Amino acid sequence: MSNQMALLIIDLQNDFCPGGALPVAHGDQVVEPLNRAIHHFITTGMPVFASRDWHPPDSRHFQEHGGQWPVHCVRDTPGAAFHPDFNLPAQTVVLSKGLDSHADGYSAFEGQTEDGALLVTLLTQAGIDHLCIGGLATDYCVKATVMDALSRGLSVTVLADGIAGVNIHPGDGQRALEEMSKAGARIRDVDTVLSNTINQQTT
Ligand code: VGL
Repeated sequence: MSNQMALLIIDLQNDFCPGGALPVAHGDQVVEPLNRAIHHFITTGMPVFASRDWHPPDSRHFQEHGGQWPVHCVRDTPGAAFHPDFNLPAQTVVLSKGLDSHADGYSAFEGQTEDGALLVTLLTQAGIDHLCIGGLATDYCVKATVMDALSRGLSVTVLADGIAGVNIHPGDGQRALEEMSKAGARIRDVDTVLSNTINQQTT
């Protein structure tokens, strides 16, 4: 089997949404379009993957241990849980990343399932050569994942209304989107992707 498309949603977790430890402005507004995408992918038989930041409390990714970020998405805490309105179906493959205290875990390609399977292995086994990617945050984990996917030869569509940026510096999200586009990613709204997707094929 080849020419298969899959949906990959990055880090739609409480800590990246308003009220969380590392909030992305309007991060919760991506939930509704991404839920529509999930519904469509599942009902047309296409796989859905979701990554999550899943750090140990002593992660070097955190400012208090020498890193860049406030403490967020510590494994098994409410902040690390997926947003409560995010409708992940039972068959979703969840990839946890940043598990090691030395790992930033920006890219979902660094993640693994509970059984230790890597994303690239699962994609290869299922003949998936095109990822539609949305989630949080545009300028970090979405960008790192998109760049990894492109460098592995996969086609990538970034869901423009399904992403939001941290924007530590104003415009970071927009610049990240331009970088992804220059590297070969297509940028499309969820509705455009859904209307172009019939029986597992895209145009
Ligand atoms: C992320 C900053 C720090 C992300 C994770 O999910 O994009 N951003 N850790």
